[in-house]
Amino acid sequence: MTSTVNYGDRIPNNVDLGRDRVLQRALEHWQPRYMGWWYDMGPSESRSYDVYLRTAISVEPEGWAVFDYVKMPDYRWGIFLAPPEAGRQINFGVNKGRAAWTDVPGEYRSPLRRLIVTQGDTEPASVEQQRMLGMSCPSMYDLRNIYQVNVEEGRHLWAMVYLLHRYFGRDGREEAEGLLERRSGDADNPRILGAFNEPTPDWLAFYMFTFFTDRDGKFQLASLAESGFDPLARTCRFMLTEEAHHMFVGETGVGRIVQRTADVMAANKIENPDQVRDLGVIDLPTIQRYLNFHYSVTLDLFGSDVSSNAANFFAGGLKGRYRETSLDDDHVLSETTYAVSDVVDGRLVDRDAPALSTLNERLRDDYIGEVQAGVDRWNRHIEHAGLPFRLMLPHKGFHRSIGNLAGHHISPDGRVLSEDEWNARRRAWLPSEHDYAFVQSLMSGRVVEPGKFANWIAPPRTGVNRKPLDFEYVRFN
Ligand code: BYC
Repeated sequence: MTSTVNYGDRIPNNVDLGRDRVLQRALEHWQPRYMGWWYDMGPSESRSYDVYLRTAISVEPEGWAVFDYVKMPDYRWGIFLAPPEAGRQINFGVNKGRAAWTDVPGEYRSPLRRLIVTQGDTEPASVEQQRMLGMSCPSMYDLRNIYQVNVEEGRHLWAMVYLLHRYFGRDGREEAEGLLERRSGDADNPRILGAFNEPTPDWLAFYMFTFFTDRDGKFQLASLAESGFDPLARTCRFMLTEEAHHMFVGETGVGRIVQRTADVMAANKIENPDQVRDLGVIDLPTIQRYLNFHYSVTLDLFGSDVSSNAANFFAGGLKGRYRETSLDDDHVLSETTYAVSDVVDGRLVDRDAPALSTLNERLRDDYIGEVQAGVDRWNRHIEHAGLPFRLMLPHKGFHRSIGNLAGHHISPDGRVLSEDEWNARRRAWLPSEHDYAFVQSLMSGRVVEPGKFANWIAPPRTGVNRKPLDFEYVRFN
């Protein structure tokens, strides 16, 4: 294993792929199918564009990326694992203290495969969800960023496919095919997890998705980076370095929309959403409704509050907690408890449950802490403009489909309502067809003159890789 990536091979890698001819051939067989999927389901009409992209050249924390113009189909998708840690052990669960596995332990083959397939399935799903957005981009800078996100999601798919091919034999190869066959939102063959079958119809949805849903990616990858199955841990460690940029795109994207709206409201001394819309910017209540939607569907991605799967993943040493190794406890969790919420007699109550079976809830709570900090940063733009409005995270029971709170009608402020009461307020809480139509009416064409930005979004503070904002980030040829 080297830290520098071998670009001489047809499939760039730092896993000495050339030494294992059978594996190399299997992956080379998968590669054209992947390209077929990219042409069908990747960013629409983008084949011939030269895009100013970063490409990994090393897996070291510093200096791994080079920036240059690349046609996306020529992007060097490949296999990069973070360097191995000498003497690494399994750090949690019943196998704690044993040497980390370099091969799949027989008794955990099936749950490990399931974790890898579930992770892998999200990556192409997000590309499918975003494929039309290039046609309505607010600037060349933003267009380049979505393409960067898309090629890296493609690479994350490669990361999971490598594990499936390398460690799971024929089953793994079949799963790798399945990853190219399912389709986001397809009634017959959908993606595995709920949020990845929801449409991403416009750029506000895209930024919300990369802020909220890509951050689930961060927390899940961080938990898998603790895995006792060392190849999974090392792959996820490198994926995390790419994930940071996706969340940056989301946080700054929403932040720039909020900033633009707040500035227009302050300059024109208006607060009425209809008047705000008349000026061609997105009113704050609509932004709040998008937030409510993306936050709640993303909370579902953490799985059931009480889950025997989660307990088994942890006890087996397959999936840890967020920052497992820096937590100060026994890392076995057989004696401790954790609070989960339930609805009892029409009221929300907390109860303690065994810590081992509530690991999904714990990860969800870790995640909530981090998203709250981002929402606070968005609110600063509104505060600076001197406006009283504040964006808020709804209660974690709001609009949930998975776990203890699914099936209950909980308001954003955490009250348990009847179904009728909840439905009567739905349009105030979640985006309506009318909201989507309005947002999309602002995005009817793309803005691609270098340095120009759509009216509904503020420019970013700096360009990509210290280039100016009017740099030609995409050449359309
Ligand atoms: N929708 O005990 P349960 C990312 C299923 S995002 C539909 O509740 P468990 C990215 C579950 O699969 C990160 N189904 O949950 C972001 C199970 O089905 P089976 C993706 C759901 O198993 C942006 C059943 O319900 N990575 O990387 O403890 C762009 C009962 O399961 C949902 C991972 O998720 C749902 N929301 O945990 C690009 C990590 N939730 O198997 C990329 C790997 C649950 O009984 N996955 N179900 O048929 C996992 O760790 C776990 O599978 C989950 C669920 C946390 C997802």
